[in-house]
Amino acid sequence: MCRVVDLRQAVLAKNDGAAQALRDELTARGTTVVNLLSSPGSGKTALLERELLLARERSVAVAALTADLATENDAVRLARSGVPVKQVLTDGLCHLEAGMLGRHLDGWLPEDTRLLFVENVGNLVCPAGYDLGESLRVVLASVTEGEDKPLKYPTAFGLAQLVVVTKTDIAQAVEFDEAAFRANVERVNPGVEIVMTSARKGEGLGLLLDRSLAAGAGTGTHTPVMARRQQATGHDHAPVHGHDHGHLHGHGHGHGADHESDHHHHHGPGHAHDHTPAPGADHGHDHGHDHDRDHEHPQVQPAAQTR
Ligand SMILES: Nc1nc2c(ncn2[C@@H]2O[C@H](COP(=O)(O)OP(=O)(O)O)[C@@H](O)[C@H]2O)c(=O)[nH]1
Ligand SMILES: [Mg+2]
Repeated sequence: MCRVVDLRQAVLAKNDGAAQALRDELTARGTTVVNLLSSPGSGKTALLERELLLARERSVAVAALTADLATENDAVRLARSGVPVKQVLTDGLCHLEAGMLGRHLDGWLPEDTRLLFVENVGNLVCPAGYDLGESLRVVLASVTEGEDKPLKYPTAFGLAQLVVVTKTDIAQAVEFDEAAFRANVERVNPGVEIVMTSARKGEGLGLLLDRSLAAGAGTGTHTPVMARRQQATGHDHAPVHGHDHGHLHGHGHGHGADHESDHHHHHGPGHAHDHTPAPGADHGHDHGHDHDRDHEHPQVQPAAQTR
């Protein structure tokens, strides 16, 4: 048992080192990483679709990398914005790691990128323990998920530097209790800002972009109590309640459907596809069409193996 804990600590400590190196390298060249965490279906991709367009409109050099267990659906959606987009398929791994991210950025991320949005694999457990070298960690929760989720996922919410509520356009229909949600967030992460958004209506898009850019400038970014505590204890990665810590074990539990395996030695290499538009190509306003992927993204190629 202790060995397992030690092993986890070692894996996480290694990731922390890689994350800090990546953060140093990227900030030195003026690139800010925004790490987006949420459960599947919270609306990460929908929000990003709008956010990328807004960034373009404001002449912010932006790019997006999206990670999923399977399918390139999200990259296809995001690539419509016309900005560089890359899909990472994790082959069973339920989160991204800093080393993986670094390798996927190599040779792909344009030098002048100011803002890189990373859409993490959709779940609130695995990704929470893994720093990706981001300057801003954002946790998203849609109004349909229930106001108690910050309490149920204290690591994901506790380590967030910004909380985004999505789908506010349907808040009334699902009787979202904003005050209760805010109170629960405050309990696990005192002082963190909560931004209300709707990809449908365009609410909050400018605020999220402003906060992302401000994080790059290092101004006024929230430091969660939980992060401070981890730093003070020499990066003690002890889980808050024993389980909420980065790993979902996929075998033999016999309950629940969403047990992606997350064993460091058993997953495949992870691969990626580049949805970066050809120079001069403009897919910027190509909404409302069904896509033929090959047609829309002629540059899609299997990336080099990363492990
Ligand atoms: N009403 C409403 N639905 C949304 C909004 N954003 C996303 N959705 C819907 O929520 C579902 C999941 O969205 P998606 O972006 O794929 O979530 P992801 O899994 O977090 O990337 C889709 O059916 C979206 O149309 C929103 O702002 N308002
Ligand atoms: Mg998505």
